[in-house]
Amino acid sequence: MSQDYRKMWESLGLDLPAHDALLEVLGKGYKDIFMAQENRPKGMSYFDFVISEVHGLRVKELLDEKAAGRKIIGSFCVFVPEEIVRAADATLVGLCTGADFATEEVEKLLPRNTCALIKSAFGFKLGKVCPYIESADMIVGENTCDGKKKSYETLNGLVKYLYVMDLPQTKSSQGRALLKAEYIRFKEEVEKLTGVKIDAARLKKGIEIVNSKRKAIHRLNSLRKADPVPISGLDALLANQVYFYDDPGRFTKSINALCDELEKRVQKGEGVFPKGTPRILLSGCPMAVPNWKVPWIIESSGGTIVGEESCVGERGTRNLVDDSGSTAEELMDAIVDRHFQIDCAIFTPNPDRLQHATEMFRGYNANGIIHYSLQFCQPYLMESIPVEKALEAKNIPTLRVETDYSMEDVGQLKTRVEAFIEQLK
Ligand code: BJ8
Repeated sequence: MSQDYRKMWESLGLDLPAHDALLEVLGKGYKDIFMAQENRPKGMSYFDFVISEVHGLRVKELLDEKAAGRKIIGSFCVFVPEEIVRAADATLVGLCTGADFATEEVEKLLPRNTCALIKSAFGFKLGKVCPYIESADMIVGENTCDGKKKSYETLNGLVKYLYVMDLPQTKSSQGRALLKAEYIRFKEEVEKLTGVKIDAARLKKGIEIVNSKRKAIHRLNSLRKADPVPISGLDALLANQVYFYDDPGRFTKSINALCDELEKRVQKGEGVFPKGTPRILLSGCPMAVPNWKVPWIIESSGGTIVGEESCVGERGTRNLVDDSGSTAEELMDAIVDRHFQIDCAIFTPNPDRLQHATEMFRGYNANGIIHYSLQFCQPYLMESIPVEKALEAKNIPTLRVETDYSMEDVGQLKTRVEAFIEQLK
């Protein structure tokens, strides 16, 4: 870390010894997993820097923004529309949900059989180790799966300002109407929080910022179609994770610079793994920082990940918002239309997701799909069985894994993944 941020963390009420311990584990995991990779693109040094400063410089920037009168909004889901937040000159950050922390404390408030992602959000709050949740002026929860929905009732008592957004469960006209009503209500809440009236010009600006970020990621994704692949799945996942934290303008520039380098690699036929390495599409639950276990297992077992059908991946970033509208209402409609296409497993039925996974499998020239669910995640676990059957009926080799954030099952998972990759060869 470039500076001593202890005073800043103290002012946010963090538990410094616990936070030191977290940073030490994170730093070691990063070194062992990311820095040990060979032939990484030079452009990844920016992302290494971001991660090394994820609780330092980035938090300081957010606090500087707050001092200048801007608001910080924290979120747990890609349904929270960043365009609206940006339109009010506020900043949206993804909240930490990718590691176990303070599990004993968490299990005093939540059932043990709650998914690791929800427990992690609580663990970071209860353990006082997340500078983002402590910096946020408002935290947005969303009524998606039952676990999140019910846990927000408890989270409400732990944070200053929790705003809960209702979400549809069906892709029907009533579902769209609900999403639209909820986005309008959210816009009004953001206006109240920031004191900014969001008009068409502001919405256009918000849309432009977020679309640019998405376009840069689309460019990165299209380069991953090459064989040999110019960037590892781990590094591409990292870029998708940083998407939720970084300053959007700087992020877009850094991804585009990385893509310039990757384009040259593709032209020269250079890659991070030899040509012909089995190509895996990951599909399932989102992988928040620092949840790198399954990708690390895959890429240290003779395979490479070429795409993520995930909210930290293409489910979260595909489709742009149409910015051609000229009134606030038209632009709000465009924001609703774009987000209504997100094929999260909380929707029933949810055929679009299977369709998207199949398209991605073909588009990224993948050889197999690994379906990843967190233990106790009912939506993705329930969906994983029909999805696996349907993919196999299309002759797409599929491996279904169910895991959590602990390292206890690494050996067993590695054996299964190695056998799957061997079969793909
Ligand atoms: S749009 S995937 S980010 S809800 S893993 S908490 S589903 S029990 S994260 Fe998600 Fe929004 Fe959907 Fe995407 Fe529940 Fe499952 Fe836990 Fe999950």
